[in-house]
Amino acid sequence: RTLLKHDELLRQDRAAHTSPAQPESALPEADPDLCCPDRRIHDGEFRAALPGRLVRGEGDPPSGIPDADMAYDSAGQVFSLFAEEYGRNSLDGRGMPLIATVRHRRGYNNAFWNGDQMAYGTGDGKVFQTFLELSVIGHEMAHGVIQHSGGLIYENQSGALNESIADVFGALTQQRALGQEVHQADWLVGRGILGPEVNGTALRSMKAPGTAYSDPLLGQDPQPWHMDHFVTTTDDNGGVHINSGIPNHAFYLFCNYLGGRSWDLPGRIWYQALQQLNNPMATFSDWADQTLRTAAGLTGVGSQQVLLLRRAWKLVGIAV
Ligand code: ASN
Ligand code: ZN
Repeated sequence: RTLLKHDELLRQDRAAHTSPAQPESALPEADPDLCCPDRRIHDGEFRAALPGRLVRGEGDPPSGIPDADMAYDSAGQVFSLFAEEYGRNSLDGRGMPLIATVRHRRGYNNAFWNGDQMAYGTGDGKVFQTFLELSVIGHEMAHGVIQHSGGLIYENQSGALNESIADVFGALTQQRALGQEVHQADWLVGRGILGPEVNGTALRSMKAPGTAYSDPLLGQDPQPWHMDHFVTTTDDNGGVHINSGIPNHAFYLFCNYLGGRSWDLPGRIWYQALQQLNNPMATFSDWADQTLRTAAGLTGVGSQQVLLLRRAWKLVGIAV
């Protein structure tokens, strides 16, 4: 039983991920205007309307609304990751404003990218206590980057890749902001966001998929880390938040083999592979191939790094 079975969440989910993809197969040229984020944080005032009331624009002093100020600071961290590490100007590569709404609806147990902006519930205080957490914010904003990088259709394997790549950039955002090398990082997505009535530490674990929570209400974290345990289901758009555990773990293993900083070579490979993929219906195996091609382009065919990446994909059951 996952939280995402709820009809409303699935509806939100479809709305969030079906906006038309804008192909962008070639690497975008370095944007001479690449400079600074244009953040626009709104208060949803616990209502459903988006975007709500603007409470903090770019350069404004803190709003005094903790969720809004967290969304503002975190959006800055995400912008900085893509800009400074990968040369990307905002989510669309063309400097689009970073629009977010906090306090979306009352007791709302989710966060999402709706194709144009981020929205964050407060949680109901029981199952979830917040969604303003850096890896979650990085995840939601990465959905915007994926959408503007050719897209990955949000069902079955391509959907699980969409989810996984969002988790990867969420983790990179957090590790970079904390200055953590791969062996210091917890590799959790959404640590601390679960509420007091749930037994768990996070929403997902990239290091140990399937172990983030174990709870009567939420059930056991359903994520596999190996293709032998790939879940075939029609729930959750074909298990997009479940099977993402497999490519998540491959990324983790690769980083773990390399050591150092995840946002350096591993992040650069994942980012460039996403730009070069040009296949919104990609399977896990297509994606693994693309990451290897990109890695070979960056480090040389037959490099130690390519060897370790191939080993990581093999370990999760994807033959490459
Ligand atoms: N938080 C979820 C996500 O970004 C939203 C959803 O699935 N409705 O994947
Ligand atoms: Zn997502």
